[in-house]
Amino acid sequence: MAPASMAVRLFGVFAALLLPEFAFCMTRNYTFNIVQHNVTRLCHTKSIVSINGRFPGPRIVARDGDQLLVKVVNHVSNNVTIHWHGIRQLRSGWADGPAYVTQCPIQTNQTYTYNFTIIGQRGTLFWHAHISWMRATVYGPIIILPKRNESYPFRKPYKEVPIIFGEWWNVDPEAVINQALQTGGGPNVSDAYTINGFPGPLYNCSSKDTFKLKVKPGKTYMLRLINAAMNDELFFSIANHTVTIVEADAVYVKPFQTDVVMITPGQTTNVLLNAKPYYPGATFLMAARPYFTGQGTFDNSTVVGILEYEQPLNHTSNAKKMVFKPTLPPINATTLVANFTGKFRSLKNPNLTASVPQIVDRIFYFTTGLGSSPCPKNITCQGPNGTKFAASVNNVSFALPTTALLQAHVTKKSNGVYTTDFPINPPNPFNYTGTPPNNTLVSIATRLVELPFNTSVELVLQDTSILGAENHPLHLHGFNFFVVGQGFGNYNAKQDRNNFNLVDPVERNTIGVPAGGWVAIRFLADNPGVWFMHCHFDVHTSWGLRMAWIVMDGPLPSQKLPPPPSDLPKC
Ligand SMILES: *[C@@H]1O[C@H](CO)[C@@H](O)[C@H](O)[C@H]1NC(C)=O
Ligand SMILES: *[C@@H]1O[C@H](CO)[C@@H](O)[C@H](O)[C@H]1NC(C)=O
Ligand SMILES: *[C@@H]1O[C@H](CO)[C@@H](O)[C@H](O)[C@H]1NC(C)=O
Ligand SMILES: *[C@@H]1O[C@H](CO)[C@@H](O)[C@H](O)[C@H]1NC(C)=O
Ligand SMILES: *[C@@H]1O[C@H](CO)[C@@H](O)[C@H](O)[C@H]1NC(C)=O
Ligand SMILES: *[C@@H]1O[C@H](CO)[C@@H](O)[C@H](O)[C@H]1NC(C)=O
Ligand SMILES: *[C@@H]1O[C@H](CO)[C@@H](O)[C@H](O)[C@H]1NC(C)=O
Ligand SMILES: *[C@@H]1O[C@H](CO)[C@@H](O)[C@H](O)[C@H]1NC(C)=O
Ligand SMILES: *[C@@H]1O[C@H](CO)[C@@H](O)[C@H](O)[C@H]1NC(C)=O
Ligand SMILES: *[C@@H]1O[C@H](CO)[C@@H](O)[C@H](O)[C@H]1NC(C)=O
Ligand SMILES: *[C@@H]1O[C@H](CO)[C@@H](O)[C@H](O)[C@H]1NC(C)=O
Ligand SMILES: *[C@@H]1O[C@H](CO)[C@@H](O)[C@H](O)[C@H]1NC(C)=O
Ligand SMILES: [Cu+2]
Repeated sequence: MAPASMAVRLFGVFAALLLPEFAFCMTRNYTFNIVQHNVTRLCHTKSIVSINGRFPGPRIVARDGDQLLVKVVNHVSNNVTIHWHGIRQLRSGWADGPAYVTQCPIQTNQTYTYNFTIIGQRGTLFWHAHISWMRATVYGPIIILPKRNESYPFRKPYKEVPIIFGEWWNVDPEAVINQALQTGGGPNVSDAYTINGFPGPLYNCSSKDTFKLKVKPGKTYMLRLINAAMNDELFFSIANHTVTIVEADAVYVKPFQTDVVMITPGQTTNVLLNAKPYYPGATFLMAARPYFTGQGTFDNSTVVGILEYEQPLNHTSNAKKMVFKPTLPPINATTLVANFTGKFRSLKNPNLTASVPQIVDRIFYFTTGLGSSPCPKNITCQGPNGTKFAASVNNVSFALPTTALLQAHVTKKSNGVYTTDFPINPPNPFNYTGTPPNNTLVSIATRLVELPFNTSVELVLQDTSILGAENHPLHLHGFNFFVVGQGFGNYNAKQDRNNFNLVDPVERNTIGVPAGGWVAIRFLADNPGVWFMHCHFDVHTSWGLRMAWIVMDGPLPSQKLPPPPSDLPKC
């Protein structure tokens, strides 16, 4: 009796001590209650839609290999969906989240449990609402730690700190986009940028709402940067500090140092910050403001946070107070941005990274940019020359259906919902980066590309100068892609393909199409489902700069999308 019970007890002790250390997969349950919540910023109190009454929303923390079950309960009058931005969703496309693409919205009083497993990813991502402009207030970090038996390919930082950039409107963001879509004009720009929800001292009435990071001299911190802003790419810098970039979009990169980070909406970047020796009296500011080259108006303000050193015990505090400010590049520093973007290279580690397709099955060339659509007869439109603003991919301004594309696809009821004739090349070639054509009208349709399972894809995204050359952050759901080339002017396949980097291209889920230029990406279509691809400026997405890929099931059971979960919302 005794030895047996001893064994059981010992086993119990061992299980308690060792299981958390060596268990590879666990299920992590979260509940997201979508509720109204009052927030005061810039002297305006506003009832925002939030998760669990928190702004920014709660952190999801998991390890590579974990399963997540996030039960989302909608207590507000808006329709909502949640997207797990950058999570590959291998064979779990039902949990991806974009409204009317993979699911119908979660309506008032409805519940949906997102069920997915993190496979082969570690780093920083984020979650956000994926319907209309709800993500302006509904967003938060996803922190994916390596598996228990794996370490970082750099020295373990002393602490890890999410830094999430956002964009704040004093009014309801839904009213802003609804009005813009009705009049055809540009939406009102935001009133502030935020760091972890705080605008900082450069705005009216907000110096008490300043993010402060307190560090210990000599320690290394990992900042998990996330750009959750709605419509603006941001430059970020910390006075007197150089950071080392180690990861982008939850993939390790070859480390490099920089004084300034440019991060587009939809991108995430981990950087190491080495705290200096203590310098009496010094406070260092961190700041972010936009990179912008377009013709429209934009929020030209600056968010500031504070980096403060803990004073060592043996120091007395009579030093003169000094505040150091970072220098940010000019608003339109396109050359600097190209230089910075080109420095990202994948860290070669066969255990952690997929490899870039060396040969491709299908080649696509897509223009991305603005355009216009006709004004309805009964209103006066405020877009270009009395039309409505529009945006397109290969001149198709993508119309969302009133049912979800993924359901239509798996139930084979595409008729009247979508067609699979998305143009593989620009329908009317012109000098994309030169003088725009006279006719800039887009066509409005729900056209998709269908790909057999495991198709190897090359896609060149070309900016156009219609209504202003602009850097568009294109985001692909369901995949990481490899960035094999970029350049200015019009893409020239004959010359440019020879210069593709097929050795160590960076792997990510969001890439800026350079203003007045192009970027080439490759990915393997190994994930069955319907996958949205769109500009991560919400204003451009709303105008139609979006499309979707259908990836068919493969022949093996492990290559098929499982049937829909029973609680999947209906339209
Ligand atoms: C997580 O949720 C699942 C499904 O609702 C349930 O079976 C499981 O017991 C929960 N796990 C924990 C740790 O709460
Ligand atoms: C939010 O503020 C309004 C008044 O500004 C108040 O009527 C309402 O009860 C508040 N809501 C919550 C959830 O605190
Ligand atoms: C949601 O539930 C509340 C409380 O049960 C109820 O008062 C309300 O009418 C419901 N709303 C909708 C749209 O179903
Ligand atoms: C989550 O999805 C997996 C894979 O499809 C399935 O086996 C499992 O039963 C699901 N779990 C829940 C709680 O829905
Ligand atoms: C910060 O940088 C400024 C300008 O380069 C320099 O003058 C100053 O000495 C630096 N201060 C500290 C504390 O590093
Ligand atoms: C943006 O604001 C800065 C001042 O902070 C000003 O110098 C600059 O001219 C502005 N740029 C544009 C394009 O409005
Ligand atoms: C304070 O202590 C640290 C470590 O204990 C030491 O390196 C430093 O020189 C001391 N500074 C002063 C001003 O005594
Ligand atoms: C950036 O803007 C400045 C001032 O508006 C202008 O003089 C300069 O030519 C612009 N640079 C580029 C690269 O467009
Ligand atoms: C990129 O920037 C580095 C310094 O940060 C500079 O040495 C290099 O010449 C730049 N390259 C280009 C192409 O501008
Ligand atoms: C890859 O994983 C294997 C087995 O876990 C290990 O022995 C090897 O060192 C790893 N390689 C790298 C480059 O991390
Ligand atoms: C314009 O006409 C459309 C239908 O043709 C209608 O839905 C819309 O409400 C009208 N708008 C105004 C402002 O009258
Ligand atoms: C919510 O979504 C349903 C299903 O698509 C739709 O019928 C309804 O009009 C939407 N409600 C609102 C307030 O947008
Ligand atoms: Cu765009």
